[in-house]
Amino acid sequence: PQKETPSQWTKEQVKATLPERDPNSHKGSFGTALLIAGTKEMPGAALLAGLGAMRSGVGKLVIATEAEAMAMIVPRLPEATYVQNGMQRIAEQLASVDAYRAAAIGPGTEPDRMTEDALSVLLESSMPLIVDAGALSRRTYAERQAPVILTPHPAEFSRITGVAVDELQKHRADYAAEWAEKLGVAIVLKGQNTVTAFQDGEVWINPTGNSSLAKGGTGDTLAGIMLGMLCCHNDWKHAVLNAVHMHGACADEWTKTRSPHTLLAHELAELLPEVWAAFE
Ligand code: B4P
Ligand code: MG
Repeated sequence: PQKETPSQWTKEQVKATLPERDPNSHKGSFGTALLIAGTKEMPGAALLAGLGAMRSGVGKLVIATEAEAMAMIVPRLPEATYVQNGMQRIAEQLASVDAYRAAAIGPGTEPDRMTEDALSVLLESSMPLIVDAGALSRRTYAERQAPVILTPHPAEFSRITGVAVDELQKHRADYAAEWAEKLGVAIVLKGQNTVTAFQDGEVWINPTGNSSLAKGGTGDTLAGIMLGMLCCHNDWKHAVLNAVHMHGACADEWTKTRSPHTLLAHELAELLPEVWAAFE
């Protein structure tokens, strides 16, 4: 049966829930985020997510990626540190995942055995975890203390659920809510008016964003912004909702003066400082 249309997560709610940066804070106050992303064929995804995270309130960022990807990212993001061949090292439990405030896995990675093994290791930890792109497989999630946040686009959501994209798109909020409860995770179903469904039944619609986001790399940027937001918010739900809202608001800032055909994903991270300030 068709349910009620969920409410929008508005600009006023973002303003009321964004954290202030404590004058006494130091980088440790905001924690270290772990980003597992990128392969030598898809290094850009790790860079885009890394830029999103470091622009979004994090204290420190560690990027676990392949050696070849590191060489490309370092010149454009010297602020991060790295675990070389980190996905493999985490999958084989050779690199610890204990010291992080939050993690994201999947941008620019293959949906293969190594990704699945690394995800299993992360799920054993007690930190909030964003699961995107290559890490979005058809699987179940054991109960854990900290949240798991899946960020599929409709094609990925179809892969997870086995439901056809056309059908999912007709009842986006209903399917997101159903699967959030079924899997015991939060589901951020991307696309025009992104739906965020929490496992307790709470569902929100995002009012920002536009067709300039329909371009490769913008999802990677969102995963990074969300990772950073998880580190600086007290309430993880607010971090997820504010990340989606702010990412769309950057695209709306772009189209104030520029064609939606022309946005590059890394430019979202360049717009974010001014867009964020407008909410403060
Ligand atoms: P992938 O190759 O997996 O795409 P990706 O690497 O995940 O791209 P990226 O991370 O940059 O973007 P994402 O979508 O995550 O794509 C595989 C296949 O899936 C492709 O063939 C593609 O056509 C298909 N697919 C993707 N979206 C689909 C859809 N809606 N319906 C049917 N097939 C689809 O993140 C994109 C970001 O931009 C999100 O934040 C999203 O909300 C936003 N966005 C995109 N279009 C928007 C719009 N029109 N309005 C507002 N926001 C929009
Ligand atoms: Mg994506």
